[in-house]
Amino acid sequence: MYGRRMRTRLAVFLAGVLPLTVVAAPAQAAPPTVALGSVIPAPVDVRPSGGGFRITARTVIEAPAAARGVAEQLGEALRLRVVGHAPPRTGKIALELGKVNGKPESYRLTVDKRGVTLRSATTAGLFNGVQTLQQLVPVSGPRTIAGGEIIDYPRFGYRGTMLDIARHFHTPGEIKRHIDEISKFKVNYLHLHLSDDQGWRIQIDSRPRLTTVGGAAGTGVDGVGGGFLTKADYRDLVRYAASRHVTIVPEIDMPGHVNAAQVAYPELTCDGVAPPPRTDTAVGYSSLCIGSETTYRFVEDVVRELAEMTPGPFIHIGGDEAHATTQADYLTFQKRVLPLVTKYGKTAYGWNEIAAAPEANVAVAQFWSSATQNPAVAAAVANGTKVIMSPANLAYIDQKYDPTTRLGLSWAGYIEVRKAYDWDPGTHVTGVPESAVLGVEAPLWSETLRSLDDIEYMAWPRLAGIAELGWSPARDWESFRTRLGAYGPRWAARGVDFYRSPQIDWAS
Ligand code: TNX
Repeated sequence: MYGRRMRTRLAVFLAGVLPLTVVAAPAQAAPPTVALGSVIPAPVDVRPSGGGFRITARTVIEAPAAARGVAEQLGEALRLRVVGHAPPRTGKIALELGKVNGKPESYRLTVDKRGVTLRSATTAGLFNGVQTLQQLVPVSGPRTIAGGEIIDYPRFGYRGTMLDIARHFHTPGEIKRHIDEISKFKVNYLHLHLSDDQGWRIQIDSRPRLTTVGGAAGTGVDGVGGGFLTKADYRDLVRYAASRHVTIVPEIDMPGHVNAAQVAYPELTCDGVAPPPRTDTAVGYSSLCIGSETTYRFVEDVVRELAEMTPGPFIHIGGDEAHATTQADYLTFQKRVLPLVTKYGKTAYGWNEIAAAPEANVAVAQFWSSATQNPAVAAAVANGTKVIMSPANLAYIDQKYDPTTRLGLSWAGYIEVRKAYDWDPGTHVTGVPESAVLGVEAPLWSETLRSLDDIEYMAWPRLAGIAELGWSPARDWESFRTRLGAYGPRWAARGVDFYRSPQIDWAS
């Protein structure tokens, strides 16, 4: 029916797209391998060829000293030894530091009968390649990796997710576990929503009551979300995240969403009277006192201390839903506060409302609106503002999957897996061209989420889809759907609670 050339092309094509393909079946059937192209997020360039590599107990990981950290992580995952130099003729997975194609975070993975070579100019690129490699090792059975080559690099530098630890506190242990999971999909930014009306979750030495009062037991939604990060906890999290090539972005939400701070420090209100603590989920009722210098001394202390403990480039200053602040006051506030972030050496980042401030030309706006037109954002972009795309109706992973979802909210609509996946961050908003988009972020608000299981159930599998939008050059629902179905057993094996969407044929 097909000529030989066509058959070969077809086989190569299928080997690239099918998750579990027996690549070439010689006399004794070769063990099933995971097709090179079945990785999430989809790699840029995949060239399958015959002759895979079988990992055995004798296989070693070879890595130069500078790549030891990432090599050790791979060694732990695959239960293999890491060495500086493998003896000749030893089957090995070699990690190399060296140029690939000059693109940031890129890597090249080559697999043949003799071994695996992973090359990148940076340890971040090697880390990315290691995530790919781990997905290519079959979940069970002989550990044979399909032969061929992958060259891969991201579409956007910022691939993020947000975790709200203000509405319910989540412990450092839970946050670390979540970092482990997000980094498997090459998500490289974790935005922590550290303060809100119901709680304040980060130690600030100059204002101790923020946490002794604002982070006490009884704070949080329904009064069951107490707790906070000490500076030592936070620094430890930053280090842990960095070892997984994840950068922490701290957020202090203001001038709204500040009730917990005002309970702790009543001078942050205009009348000096402490408001009652709040454990409900209403938004838009609190505001810092815009005309008071006390406000700016407070903001500067907080920004300075946050900047000191944050090696990453961004300080997120919130700015959303400031319904208790007049627009004139809002602009006055941003005019004072945006330059403060710059003063402490960081790039200001805020929810898309900050785009209305002319000073936002040096800032990053997080687009959370569900609309595809936003004149203020388009004007700011024309003026230099960069954008992270988090449209609520598509990327808010705190929204229910469908009306039966036990957790989550639904004010932005139901977001099934396909809906979260099938949109383009580079063309989604009028007047926000791809060149102005730094990347994507999937926010996870935690009004209804208490446990790590709750977090995982809402994040997975949607966050894998958003990660692909941030990484891969093109999207293809049918391909993603197939690869996702094949991924399910990996989450199950790690005990990750994920939503078994009826849109996906889950492998068991
Ligand atoms: C809106 S979206 C908020 C948050 C809520 C969230 C719940 C945004 C920038 N602010 O205060 O937690 O909805 O989905």
